Amino acid sequence: ENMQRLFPEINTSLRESVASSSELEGYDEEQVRLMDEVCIVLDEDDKPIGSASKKTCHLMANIDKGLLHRAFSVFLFDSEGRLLLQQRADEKITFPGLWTNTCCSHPLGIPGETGDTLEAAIVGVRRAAQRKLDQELGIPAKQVPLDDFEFLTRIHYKAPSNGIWGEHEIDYILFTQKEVDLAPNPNEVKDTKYVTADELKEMFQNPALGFTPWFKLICETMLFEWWGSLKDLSKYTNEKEIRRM
Ligand code: DMA
Ligand code: MN
Repeated sequence: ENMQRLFPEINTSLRESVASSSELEGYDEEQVRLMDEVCIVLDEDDKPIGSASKKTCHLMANIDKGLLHRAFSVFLFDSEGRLLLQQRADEKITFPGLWTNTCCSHPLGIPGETGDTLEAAIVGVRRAAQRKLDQELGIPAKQVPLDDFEFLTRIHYKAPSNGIWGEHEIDYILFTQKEVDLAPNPNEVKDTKYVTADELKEMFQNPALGFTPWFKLICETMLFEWWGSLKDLSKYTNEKEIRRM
């Protein structure tokens, strides 16, 4: 009831709030349309407590009142162990033009992508990951089977973007190692690049390049250790604890 009072948009018809919103004026039409997607609203323990539009979930005014949603971050490695990075399109409303991990987005508030238990939630984010790898990078679903996404852990973080927008998520970290075909969607992705760990560290030294806050957080904590264990991730997978960052 508290959530309903703080966020009256939750679980109500969202169409009107997005279509008529002045916050979205001047942005790319397709990215504005995607702000109508329904995200899963969470309590601090990652229990789904409702749903709200992507727009509602990413307004800093709501985040500052505690609104939290579910997300995933895919790290895709090629057979040589290089990580696929993407540079976000300038059309993106949050974090445009920044370099980041292979693919990030949100499982939707629909039966196949939501989940109350950790096990069900992992199935949901794997489906969402497969869906968005196709939509953002043109990777055919059959090249990234659901069972080949290894779930490592969840990170809970908050980060402002530009102006009124930001992120506040419990982010499921998924690894997969595959040779894939790429056909990036220019509305989502400006550039892609496979890098070794050393090449990524070199990119961080280049002041002309910007990186997303969640990618930086993961790089500063666990990424290089996980990356070094790509051949056998078993001691890092299926962590139950949520890492608060
Ligand atoms: C949101 O990513 C998810 C994380 C982990 C930040 P995004 O902004 O790329 O989402 P979408 O591609 O759905 O716009
Ligand atoms: Mn988000």
